[in-house]
Amino acid sequence: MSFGIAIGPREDKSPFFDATVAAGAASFTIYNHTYMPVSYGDPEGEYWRLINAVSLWDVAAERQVEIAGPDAGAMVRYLLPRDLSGCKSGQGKYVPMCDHAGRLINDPVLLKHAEDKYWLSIADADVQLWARAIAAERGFDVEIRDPGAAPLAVQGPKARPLIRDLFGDWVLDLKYFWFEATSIQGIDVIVARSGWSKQGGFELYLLDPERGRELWDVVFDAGQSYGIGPGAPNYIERVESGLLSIGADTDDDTNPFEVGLGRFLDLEREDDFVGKQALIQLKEDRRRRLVGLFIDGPPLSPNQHPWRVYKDGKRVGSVRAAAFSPRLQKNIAMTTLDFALTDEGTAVEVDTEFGARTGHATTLPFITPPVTPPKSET
Ligand code: THG
Repeated sequence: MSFGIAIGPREDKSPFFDATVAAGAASFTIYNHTYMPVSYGDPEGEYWRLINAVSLWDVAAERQVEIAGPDAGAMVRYLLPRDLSGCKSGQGKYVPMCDHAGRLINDPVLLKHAEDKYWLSIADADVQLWARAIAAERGFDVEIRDPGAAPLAVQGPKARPLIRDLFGDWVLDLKYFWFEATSIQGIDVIVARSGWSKQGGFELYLLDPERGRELWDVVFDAGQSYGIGPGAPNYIERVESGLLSIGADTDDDTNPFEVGLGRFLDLEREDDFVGKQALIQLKEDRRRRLVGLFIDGPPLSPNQHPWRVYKDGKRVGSVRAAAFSPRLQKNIAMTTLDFALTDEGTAVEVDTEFGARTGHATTLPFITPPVTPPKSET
């Protein structure tokens, strides 16, 4: 296949769009109505840079939904099944979001700015519409808007020294998911210890969308001595690490227990929240699970659609994300399977785009950090 993607005003450009094009972005996806680079044309190189050095990602498509006002705290507590009672200003949390039937509709990172101001840094779905509807229906006194902040992720083992060079030693004391407002060469940012990889790193939320090119250049220049390069949320590493991608790993009837997010819900809470009764029921659900699958045969390219999975001729699941792991030297995949087939080693047949293959179930993640980087690949 050979075709382009139309660029037009119906979708948004990231504040880093021009910088990523100049850096050689080779392909884009659309995420939250925003163009997001996914490749710079060297998948292996981008993967090893994330594993061994540091990689710079335009993730401005992870849009912010700001909930502010007198009822902001009550609103986020009602919206989210996670217990936020211990969450402090300056702290972030990973917060699966469900509808009234307990279906998983997003998995944002919550940033608590103050008792009356929160951001949801969202995955790919229209959370602003959802939040505005809930606020209006429940009569919460809040303003819901996109504050226009744009995350730039700095990920990999060399992100720490790089970010220390840029901001000073204090930044290394940030705890996981915590954040701090600061500036860098006069550019206002929020620096957070977070990011969609298991290699460690930070995210810089650009607050003035006019200054995307400047921020990109400042980080890129400072990163030269650490081997920085442009990258994107890394498909291979996320499969190895078992990081969830809403929409890729889920369908519109997935519940959080099926995809390993049960540990982020607090169903014992006394106060009510969206989906509470449904989630209490679904906790016992034994329909299917997202698990790992080793797939036999020569290296596979990523699947362009979910691959059907069969057992004894019967349809039993879908391969949602397949990759060849350079560290394991195996084909690996995140796969939904009927609950009865999720035991370690259970054999299934996969109808791939490259012919039928045998797969064996395993647990996620495939690789657990801290990871020792292979010496041969630096
Ligand atoms: N950064 C920001 N916004 C985001 C993402 C991000 N919005 C969309 C998307 N990513 C949300 N999804 C995830 C999924 C997983 C994690 C973070 C965001 C994550 N999970 C760890 C895990 O599952 O092991 C840790 C969770 C925990 O222990 O609390 O990091 O990346 N700004």
